[in-house]
Amino acid sequence: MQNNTRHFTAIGVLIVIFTYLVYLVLDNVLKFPLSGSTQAVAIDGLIQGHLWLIAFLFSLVVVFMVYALFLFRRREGDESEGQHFHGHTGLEIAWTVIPMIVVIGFGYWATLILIDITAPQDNEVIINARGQQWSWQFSLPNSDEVATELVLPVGRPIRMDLNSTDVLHSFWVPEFRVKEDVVPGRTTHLRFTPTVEGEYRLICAELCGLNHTGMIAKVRVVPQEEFAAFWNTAIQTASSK
Ligand SMILES: [Cu+2]
Repeated sequence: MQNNTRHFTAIGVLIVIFTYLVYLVLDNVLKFPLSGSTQAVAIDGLIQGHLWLIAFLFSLVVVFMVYALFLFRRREGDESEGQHFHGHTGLEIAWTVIPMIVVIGFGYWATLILIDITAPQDNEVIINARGQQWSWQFSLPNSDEVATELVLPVGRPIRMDLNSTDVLHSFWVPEFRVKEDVVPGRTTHLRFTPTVEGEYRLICAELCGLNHTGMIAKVRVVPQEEFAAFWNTAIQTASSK
């Protein structure tokens, strides 16, 4: 028993160290683009949580396996049989219940984030986007002006109203992390609050035909006055309409 405690302590320490190392590798290999919206911060937090869990589970299995392979290998001249085991109820309950709690916990966390990032805001700025094979067009509600680049006011909650004139497309700006299908015959919505001024790319993320990969539009996140000047209008919001 004394010996078992020593083995489990050693394994526990190794798992902690290995978890940290695996996390560092994952975090460096899976480099994300800039986090450019308030939604991106919440989503990245959730992904970091998953990376820690993945690193821990991988370490748990690999450390036990490699430890056993080295320390309990057959020694020269040892012909004895290994110990026989016939199930272990406590262990089986533990490895059923604990993963279930973890899965439910992560599901709950993800649901809270989803509710939060899709919640309507009273002062959101509405912008229409129309997808068609193979380009994007943008306009403001109650305006006939159309733009081929998407200009967004920094720090304001945006609601994109998405339409398609032909087939399925998908609205995706990787730096904002959020994505929504653009469906013919129906208006879909996508909410985000851009936080970092700069240039980004709107990419169609739904295979939509021959030039799908070229269905890209320039996105510019600019100061609020520049947004108003671009559209030659004061900023309209859902509540001011
Ligand atoms: Cu496409």
